[in-house]
Amino acid sequence: MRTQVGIVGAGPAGLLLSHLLHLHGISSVVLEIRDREYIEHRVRAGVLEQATVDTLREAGLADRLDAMGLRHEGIELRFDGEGHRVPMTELTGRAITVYGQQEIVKDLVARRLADGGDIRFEVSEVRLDGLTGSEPKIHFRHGGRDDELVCDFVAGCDGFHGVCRDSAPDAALNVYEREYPFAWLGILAEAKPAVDELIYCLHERGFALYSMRSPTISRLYLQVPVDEDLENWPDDRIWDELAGRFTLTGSDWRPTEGPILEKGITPMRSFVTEPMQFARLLLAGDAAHIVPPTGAKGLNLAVNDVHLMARALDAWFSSGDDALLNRYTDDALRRVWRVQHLSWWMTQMLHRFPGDDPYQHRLQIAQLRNVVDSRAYATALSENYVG
Ligand code: FAS
Ligand code: PHB
Repeated sequence: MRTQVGIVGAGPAGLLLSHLLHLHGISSVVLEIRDREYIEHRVRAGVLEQATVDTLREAGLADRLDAMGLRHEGIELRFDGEGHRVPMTELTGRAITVYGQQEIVKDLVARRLADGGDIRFEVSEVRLDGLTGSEPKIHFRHGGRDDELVCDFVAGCDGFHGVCRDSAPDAALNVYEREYPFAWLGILAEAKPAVDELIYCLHERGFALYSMRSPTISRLYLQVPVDEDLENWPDDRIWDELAGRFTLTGSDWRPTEGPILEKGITPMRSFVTEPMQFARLLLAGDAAHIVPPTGAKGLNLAVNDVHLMARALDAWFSSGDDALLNRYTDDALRRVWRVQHLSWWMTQMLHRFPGDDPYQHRLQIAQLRNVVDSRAYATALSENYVG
């Protein structure tokens, strides 16, 4: 098999890259270890920056997004029993859109297949070869057969636990990382959201987040210890703890409860690989970097990476110009590090760290109060959050 770009991973990064390359007339094959059903129902991110919506719309992928996406012009910061709205659109002129990552994956798979795209599901034993030559190869098994894909470039879009990043020599890549001493317990519930906009909450027992997917589906998160066992969290305990953390002084307001459709625990880490490329291997999305989900940036960063990568590959294939390819890492990392900082800053402001003393908690409350009282601080948060 031969193609111009071999793409490993059919997440948002790999699928969007395949579509953007197609729009430039560049061929690709996407190799994915999971089946289509799994990737189209894996519940993950939910908040899209304006730039992500613009990219999807320009690529002709926004029909369902425009019909189902929820445009939000602000978020609430809740602490010390008080809620404070941050009017992001009033401060920046931009908004966010709430639209589940699995919906984006469905839209991308449907469009790639409708356009004759080549996506191989349920592959295994993926191995990269010849990255320093002009015809790198991807070896894999599919349908019970060993196979080989010869390409001009390999796009590593296989997420944090994929094989592409580790296919580069250790000496070629530098890793910068930080692990957090807590995790998020997330639920998807069949419950009408009790709020119109997202609530980021710091309570003395920890962080909580009220999000949603539609007028009838809520998405909520609780900070839990890093090694927490989901077995310790029956549904009733989850709802009670959420109600406790979202408590508003003088109000009996609480989240709307409903059947929990899915629950899971996600560890928190910050991670960056530099450079995001090695010879004919280009990395994008979680294969190259991870942010704690507090800033709702993981998916949005992946979109920015592949937007840059598609532009660079188009320049190379159309005119042999490799300037953008050589700059891919620098161009991508500017945004990666800005988002790393925002995600770290929101995480340290909104979570209780083990061993934190009361002074630290008061410092966090002061920082949050500063953000909601100061137009300058609120604007800085909004500019970074809406992207
Ligand atoms: P992805 O991980 O989405 O996709 C990689 C794909 O590669 C997967 O389909 C995987 O099956 C496949 N793959 C892996 N190894 C392979 C191999 N060897 N061969 C072939 N295919 C392979 N971000 C937010 O902004 N908000 C959130 O709330 C949020 N929640 C998250 C919850 C969880 C549990 C996780 C893991 C991540 C979450 N993220 C969140 C981050 C997430 O949304 C990512 O940023 C986003 O999926 C990045 O997309 P990709 O880079 O395409 O990676
Ligand atoms: C979500 O809706 O899944 C979501 C929203 C905001 C975040 C993280 C996750 O910061």
